[in-house]
Amino acid sequence: MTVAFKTPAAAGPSRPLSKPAQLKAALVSPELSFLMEAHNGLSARIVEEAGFKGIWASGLSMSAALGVRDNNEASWTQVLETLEFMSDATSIPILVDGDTGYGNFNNMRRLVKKLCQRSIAGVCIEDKLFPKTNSFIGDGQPLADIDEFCGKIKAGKDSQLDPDFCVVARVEALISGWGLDEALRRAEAYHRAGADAILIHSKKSSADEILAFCKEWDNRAPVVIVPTMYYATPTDRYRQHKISCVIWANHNLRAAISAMRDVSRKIATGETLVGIEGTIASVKDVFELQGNSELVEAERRYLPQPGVDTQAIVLAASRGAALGNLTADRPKCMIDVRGQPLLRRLATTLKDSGIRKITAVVGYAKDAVDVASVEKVANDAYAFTGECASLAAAESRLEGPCLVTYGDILFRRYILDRLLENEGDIVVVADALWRDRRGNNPDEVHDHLICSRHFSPGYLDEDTVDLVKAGPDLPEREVSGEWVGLMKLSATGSELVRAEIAKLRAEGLLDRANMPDLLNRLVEAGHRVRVQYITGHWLDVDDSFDLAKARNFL
Ligand code: SPV
Ligand code: MG
Repeated sequence: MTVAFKTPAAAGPSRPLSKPAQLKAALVSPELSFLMEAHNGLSARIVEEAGFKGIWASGLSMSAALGVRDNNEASWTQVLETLEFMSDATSIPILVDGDTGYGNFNNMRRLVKKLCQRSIAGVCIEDKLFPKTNSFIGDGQPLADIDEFCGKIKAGKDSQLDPDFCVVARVEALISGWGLDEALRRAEAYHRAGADAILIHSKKSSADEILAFCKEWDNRAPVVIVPTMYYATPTDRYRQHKISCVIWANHNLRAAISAMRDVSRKIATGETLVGIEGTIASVKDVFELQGNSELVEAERRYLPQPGVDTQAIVLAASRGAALGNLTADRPKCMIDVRGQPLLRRLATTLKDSGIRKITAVVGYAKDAVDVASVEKVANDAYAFTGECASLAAAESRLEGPCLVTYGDILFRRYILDRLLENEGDIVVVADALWRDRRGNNPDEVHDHLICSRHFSPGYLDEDTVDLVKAGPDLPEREVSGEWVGLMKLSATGSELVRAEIAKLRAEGLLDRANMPDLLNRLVEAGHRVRVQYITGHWLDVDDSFDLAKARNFL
């Protein structure tokens, strides 16, 4: 349809026309416009995508798509439901094939109201009797009484909730063999009753009787045609006869039937999809038509995703020798915990909090590390170096907001979400119940923390606590917690850590430094390292006892 989508500049700030106003503008425009058939939300969207400016919601096609006949076998509310999907899926006007209005004037009134509520632009009703039959079936179908049909048109116009909603009156006199005079008489009556346009229908293979009607009618009201049977007529002839609108009435339905038959038969006989893929729309195409990208956008806007801009570096280079044979061919981040490698479980928690980019620093048995969507960088000197050298291997990724985590830990997601929401530049998570963790292995090394304040009965999550010192051998009465192995860095924090790594390297200390050394240097350099207390709900996996606990943790 050739329609103006904006109000003229002189009329003030431009606003898009409503769907009914777009249809009305197309009908009254001297230019020829086109409506393309659709029968559900998907086909309606395809019509819009093809560039059409309006949709014909065909009764034949909607009923066929529902697997029933074009004889009002689908109830009007079932049709209404289909129309609602079509209207929601598109931004262009829909002219509905309303058959005979599903009853008398009263049914028509309710139909028009319900269509307006769904932003349908107009309805076309035909002067036949309920229940109707498709115009191309049989001969001489009985026509409605002219006065009764005029009353139905008036009732429709009086009920419309939108001033631009269009009622198109469809004249079936030519279809039923009553001739041109009866067609003109009816068109005139319907026009006087308030119809916005006349649809003149024919089942002949030539357009002669349609063009003869147009000549006599002389454009007293916009004319709409459906050239399904006289399809060979050049479109320019309709322009010459000042026809307002052409409806391509059922061609998406018929195209879909051919395509679906073809692919069904091929798959049924071939018992394979070989040779099929590539001849049909891709799954990605389907997602695009469904508008999935909008949902991804909306999820970003509405779902809590504290880590969406944050990337993660997972330190996973060590073997975990205490796990014996379990780590003979893989590092401990890949040992199985209830059917999934530890690293995969960790990555899932990170992703659930919105962290999309995850890099694991690997070393021991690095080829055995294979977790979907976790990138790898290697610290090949893992056997002779400490954690800082591993972090330095991922230095180029220490940029912007960043989470640094050990690769052998599991924790509840709320811990991560709270950490990501913490506004500090460098924040570490400390377990205040550190004493409970001294278990079966006296050799196990714990990264203890001395903090500016102990976790106490009066402690609130909002309270700020700073790190004073980190390390494995701190005086017990001064220890406030155990570092879990989780550190959050803001963009500034990442910069500070990069600078500290550079200093360690310059001083020749990088290879031997562990994460507590790095934390201590940051504190000594005057940077604030914040502490976020937790009370349990995490574990690390160093030996078989830990592994057993990890299984129970899930
Ligand atoms: C429809 O598309 O349902 C129509 C047009 O009413 S026709 O099938 O030609 O009658
Ligand atoms: Mg129809």
